[in-house]
Amino acid sequence: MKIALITGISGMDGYNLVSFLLKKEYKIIGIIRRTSLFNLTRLEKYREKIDLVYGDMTDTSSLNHILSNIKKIMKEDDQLEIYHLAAMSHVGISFEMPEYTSQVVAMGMLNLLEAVRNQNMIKYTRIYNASTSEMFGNQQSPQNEMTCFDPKSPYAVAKTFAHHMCQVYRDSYDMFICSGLLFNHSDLLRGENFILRKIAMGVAKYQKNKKILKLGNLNAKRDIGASRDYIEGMYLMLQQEKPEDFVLATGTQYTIREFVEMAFQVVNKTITWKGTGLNEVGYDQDGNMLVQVDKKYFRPNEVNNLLGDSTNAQEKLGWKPKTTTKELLKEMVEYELNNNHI
Ligand code: NAP
Ligand code: F7E
Repeated sequence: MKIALITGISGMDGYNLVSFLLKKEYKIIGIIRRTSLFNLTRLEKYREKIDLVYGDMTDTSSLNHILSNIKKIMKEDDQLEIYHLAAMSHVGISFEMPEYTSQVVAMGMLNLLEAVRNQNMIKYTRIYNASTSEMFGNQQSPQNEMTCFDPKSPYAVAKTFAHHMCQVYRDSYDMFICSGLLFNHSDLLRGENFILRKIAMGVAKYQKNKKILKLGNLNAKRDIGASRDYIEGMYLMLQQEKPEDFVLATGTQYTIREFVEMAFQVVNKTITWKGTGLNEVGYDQDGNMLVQVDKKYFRPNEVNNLLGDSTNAQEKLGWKPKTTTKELLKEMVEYELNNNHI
């Protein structure tokens, strides 16, 4: 039996991973946090097919307890794959909550590694660590596995700590750990305060209520793929003979301004930009104002230019993104237009 333990199961990638691993007949156990209201909107569809246990990355006792319970149900040839996705994953918010972000992201990874060691589960356990392109900061593009790290936010610093700690545990204790250096990815159920979802919802809000979309830095360039494609890459990393770290990316990039243009194109609106900096405004072909810049969405420090080179993953894992950024964004905009939640 293959067992998957997923931290961050209630998040965007967690949901897509559940969908993927159920088709492969994994027994799935997911860690959720105690919240005053159940926070399982994404997982509703799969609720009866998975086991959920309470825990928190900052609470080592819960991690030890969960692993020790898993150990009890495992038979001799069973394999455990841990997909560690839990994080305070918003870069902007990490500037407002640097300590908490570090506790969850940096120490959380270490807590998990230590729990696997303490429970003597190393031999039959494989771990996926969710590293990120944010760790590359403003290094020259395209970025690949050889690119140096240059973290620019508390989130990126914490992820860099976790990444290095995984390498240390892999080398020191012969643990099977792969870190996926994943570039930005999104889907219909992306958190609403991440850029593509915010833009997709912005188009629908304008169409339905004439609400103007307010954004921060329009000049940043991002390489954004579909979550479902990147999930497959995570799985493939853990099926390799030897553990290794891989970049997953589309190899295409757009500015935030271009994402906005692409998204409004889905409803046949062509944007023209006027003004600069905080005064830049986007108008449609009829002169209606659709987009404004708001300084509250700027970050104290920015990563300007992310573009990934996933050649290594393509050659060794046979992984390739199946969805282009344009296709993804069109799907996202159409979803928002056809749903009644706006
Ligand atoms: P997400 O939607 O923000 O989900 C984060 C998950 O982590 C949620 O299930 C959240 O639970 C859980 N979590 C947060 N703090 C926790 C804690 N203290 N203990 C236990 N669980 C906790 O993130 P995502 O987009 O799916 O990303 C998955 C992982 O990949 C993250 O580690 C992220 O940093 C990394 N990553 C993401 C991208 C991307 O573009 N999406 C790219 C590179 C790397 P609640 O639902 O209770 O909040
Ligand atoms: O911002 C700019 C913003 O918050 C993208 C996370 O999943 O990917 C994600 O991090 C860009 C930035 O994602 C707004 O300044 C402009 O340049 O969607 P985002 P992110 O920071 O790239 C990496 C790989 C991760 O690991 C993270 O977990 O868009 N931007 N205006 C804006 N961003 C937001 N959120 N909101 C705005 O209004």
